[in-house]
Amino acid sequence: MNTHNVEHIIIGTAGHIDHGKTSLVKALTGIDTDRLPEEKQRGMTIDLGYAYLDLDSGHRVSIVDVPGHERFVKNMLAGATSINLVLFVIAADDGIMPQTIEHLEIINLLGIRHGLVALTKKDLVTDEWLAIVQEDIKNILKGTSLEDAPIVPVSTVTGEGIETCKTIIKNLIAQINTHDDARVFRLPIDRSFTISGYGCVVTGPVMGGQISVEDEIEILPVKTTVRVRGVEVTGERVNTAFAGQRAAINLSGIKSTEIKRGYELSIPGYLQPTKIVDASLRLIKSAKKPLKNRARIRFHMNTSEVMGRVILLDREQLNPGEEALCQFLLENLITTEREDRFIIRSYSPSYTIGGGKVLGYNTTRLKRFKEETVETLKILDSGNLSDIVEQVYLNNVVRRGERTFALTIDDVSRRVNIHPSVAEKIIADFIRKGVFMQFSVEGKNVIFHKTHVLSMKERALNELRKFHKGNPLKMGIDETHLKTLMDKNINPLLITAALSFLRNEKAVKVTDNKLSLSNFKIEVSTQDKGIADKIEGLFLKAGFTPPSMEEVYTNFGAPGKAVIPLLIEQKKIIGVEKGLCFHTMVLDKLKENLMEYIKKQGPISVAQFRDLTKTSRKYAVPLLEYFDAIHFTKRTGDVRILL
Ligand SMILES: Nc1nc2c(ncn2[C@@H]2O[C@H](COP(=O)(O)OP(=O)(O)OP(=O)(O)O)[C@@H](O)[C@H]2O)c(=O)[nH]1
Ligand SMILES: [Mg+2]
Repeated sequence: MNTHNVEHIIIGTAGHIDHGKTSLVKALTGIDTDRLPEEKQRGMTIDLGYAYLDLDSGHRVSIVDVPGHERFVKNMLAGATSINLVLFVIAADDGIMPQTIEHLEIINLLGIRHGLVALTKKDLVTDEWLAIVQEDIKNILKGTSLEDAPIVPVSTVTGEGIETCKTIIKNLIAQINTHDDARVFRLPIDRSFTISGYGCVVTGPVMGGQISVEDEIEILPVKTTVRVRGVEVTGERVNTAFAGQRAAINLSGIKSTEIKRGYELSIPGYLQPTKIVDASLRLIKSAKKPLKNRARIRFHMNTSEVMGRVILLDREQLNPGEEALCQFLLENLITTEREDRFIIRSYSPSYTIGGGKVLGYNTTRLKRFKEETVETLKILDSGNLSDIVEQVYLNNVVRRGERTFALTIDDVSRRVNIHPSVAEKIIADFIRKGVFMQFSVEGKNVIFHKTHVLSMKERALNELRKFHKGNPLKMGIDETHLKTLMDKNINPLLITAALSFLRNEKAVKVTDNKLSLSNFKIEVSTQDKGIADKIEGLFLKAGFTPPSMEEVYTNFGAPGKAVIPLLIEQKKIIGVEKGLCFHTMVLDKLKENLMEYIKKQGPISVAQFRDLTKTSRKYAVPLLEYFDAIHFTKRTGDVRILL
């Protein structure tokens, strides 16, 4: 049973080599985090170490101890990204050293705002010296995320300051709210090992959502689905681990050797591995030279490190202290979410040069120096969830491939990296405000941004006006035909939505499946009307032996040809088969006679029908087939019955 109330906080150390990070963690927790034989032998930390601190409030917090050696900054980074409270360690005797500065820059770039400076080895210096170092520290903290961090002189030898540290940690924790429900479960892996009797165990910080025993999860970027057999948080078995906790997860269906540091866990299908990352990047002030477009760099994100190149989107080079929008082209797959923090280091020799924030998932390379791209990325950079969701909808106009698509809540959740419930709420809000419009199309609930619906509506109205002008004697246009007249690259569901909006607005009407402007009327000239009447009379008189279309065309010429569709639309004549029409009244009368005949005499054969209508086979067969087609009669063997 979990007897502790586990905080959703991860504490991490930082600071120059040998300044007393591991000793401080031990003094606070009683746990020695240097677990590797090589670490014991060399008296230094090489890789991440793990401990937990029990506070007198009854809360238990995870601690990650990082190495200070400049060669292991890479390992330090694997731990640092998940930290929300830092113990920044500076030895009073040594004062500020190179990795003091580098680690501080990393903390600042990662945006870690909560922390304290532990001024260690107080026992080795005089009070005057201590005061001088304290001044130095205040100076380097200025303008960084740790500007207001308290500085606590401590000694792990005498124990001085250790209790003060604990009290400050407790107070800081009270100010932090890390329980991030807005995100889906995700855990970057920092260790993978085997425990006999259990099998594969991985550890790492839960970055969002929660994970429970029996959950199905996916390992990325390899995309293997596995099941959670057990969960531990700070050394105790639990059923669920939450965002902001470090967890050990026992996985079934995979060997620990198949998993590396840098892999991640998430719910199946949520994260897509990518080699392209859109980001905002800041070069640190102390960077030795500007960063050029296409420079090769080391990209550190969560627990992974990959090589890649930086593409600066709006400039040729980034100067120290400046910030810009960029795209990273990486050499290996990584998994990212919007708002992920990253650090970049120079390729060789490697030192920290900058860092920033992931702006979103993308699989395509962006064109440089394009205002539109920069504007979109700026919205993503703002971090305003509503604006970002709106952006997703604004981009949802173009047809992708041949598939008709509608944005689902899950799509939005994946693109914006927010929990589906959060996406749903934001979308509902936009619908309520009338910014998004909701339609039911082909049984699907589809939502579009109002600006798109309105502009599509204008385009449809234009096409309809054009159509009426070119076809004054036609009642309207087929919806599918209209769609092909509009832009082929437009999402067809959007056009359907715009048309249904027009129908609701009563700006268009549908008559016999033909769409027309609601104020459109067929206007026939007296001359055309005269011809139409004549032709109609001809069909009425001809009865069951009507003239063929060719005959009509030869007798009446082009005006005759023009009024035939009008007669058909007005239902004066009906097309029975291609080129063969009958007058509607003739057909109606025939239907009556046929009904009476079958009722009295039973099923009717073609020969009997021919006699009934006193016509030839040439007309009798198409007529019978027409009656079958309109489900008036039905053929059984050689005869027809009523349906
Ligand atoms: N006198 C004195 N010695 C200390 C104090 N804290 C640490 N030390 C000593 O300083 C040395 C380095 O301490 P560590 O805790 O291993 O330093 P670290 O920062 O973890 O070093 P890396 O992990 O390698 O970066 C050890 O020999 C400690 O005993 C202190 O407060 N006073
Ligand atoms: Mg150490």
